[in-house]
Amino acid sequence: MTMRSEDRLLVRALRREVLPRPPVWLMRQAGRYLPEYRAVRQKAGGFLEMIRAPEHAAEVTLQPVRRFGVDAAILFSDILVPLEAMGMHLVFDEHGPSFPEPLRSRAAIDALRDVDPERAMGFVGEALRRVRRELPDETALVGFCGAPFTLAAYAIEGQGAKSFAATRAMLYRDTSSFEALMGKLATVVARHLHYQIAHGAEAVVLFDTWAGTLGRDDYLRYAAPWTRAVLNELGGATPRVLFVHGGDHLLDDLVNTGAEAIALDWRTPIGGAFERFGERVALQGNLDPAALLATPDEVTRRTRALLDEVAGRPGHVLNLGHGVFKETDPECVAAFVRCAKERER
Ligand code: 1CP
Repeated sequence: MTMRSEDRLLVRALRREVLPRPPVWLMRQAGRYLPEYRAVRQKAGGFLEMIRAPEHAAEVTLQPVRRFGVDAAILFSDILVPLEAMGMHLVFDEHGPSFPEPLRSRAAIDALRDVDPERAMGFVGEALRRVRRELPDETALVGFCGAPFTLAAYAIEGQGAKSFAATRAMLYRDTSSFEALMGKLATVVARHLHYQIAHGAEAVVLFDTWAGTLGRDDYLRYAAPWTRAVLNELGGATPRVLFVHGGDHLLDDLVNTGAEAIALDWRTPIGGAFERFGERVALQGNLDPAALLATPDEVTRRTRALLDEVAGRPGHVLNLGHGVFKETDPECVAAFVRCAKERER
């Protein structure tokens, strides 16, 4: 008997059902801290090569499920892949991902292609299909995409940045070009998420990593409308999770977007967030990923304290407040996962 999607622990937690224990998974759970990941990366020849080959993408997606028994697998890909499909040249080297020719003109924005996910990113659908086939019945499959603002920021800067000066200059001084870009991105993002849902994603995460660099007024003016457009376009049939790095000052606005769940950055006190928003949304998080650099005993102590703070309220998904560091000892991830599982007794 195959379990129905809505019976899997993660999906139930995102629906805020009362559960025997919280589900647990980790952002960037497939990655360089795992020796088996490094082996596949070497065999594939690189990071982008791994993403584009469904057998490799599926394999590294499954690795943390096998090793730790996490309750969800998140597709191994990257938020920058759809920008490449729209026509931007993406490179990945020892400094990480970048676009050597960032978007700086209206002409470049107008030249971005509309994307048919099946034709331009068919490897994503194929990888999802393979993962679902191999996944334990009780494990949920999670899809994701970058939110329009974060994708726009990467496209305009060409890489991750601190001040996002080029992005800020465009949104203030050439607002109509910025809005044209955001409109195109919102269409592609919604389509890409629909495509992942059609291929087995049972929950989706919208990563708006860089929106936390905006103050509230700018967030509401320059980012939230397109996030809301994407979420509306998806409807609530598949639970939608929204993550913003450094988004504590935006929490009310994030809850108001209509997402089923908010993934909290590690700096937000989770007990207080449950007090304020626990009746409206599920909350994911939010151990500091740096805490996994401590000993397994210390990880256990901190994770138990976090779970005590949440006090078994419905709607909690145990996770980190950002991605796993590559320096992390897998034993510390194992200790983290065990803390969720030991609550069932
Ligand atoms: O082998 C390597 O060196 C690759 C490191 C790596 C990995 C494992 C990158 C490069 N991307 C990923 C996978 C990834 N990225 C996933 C897969 C699923 C998972 O296990 O969680 C996801 C969901 C992402 C999403 C992503 N990529 C975000 C949003 C979430 C976040 O962490 O804030 C962002 C901002 C990126 C861009 C990116 N990709 C990779 C790096 C090093 C970066 C950050 C670059 C920068 O900010 O300059």
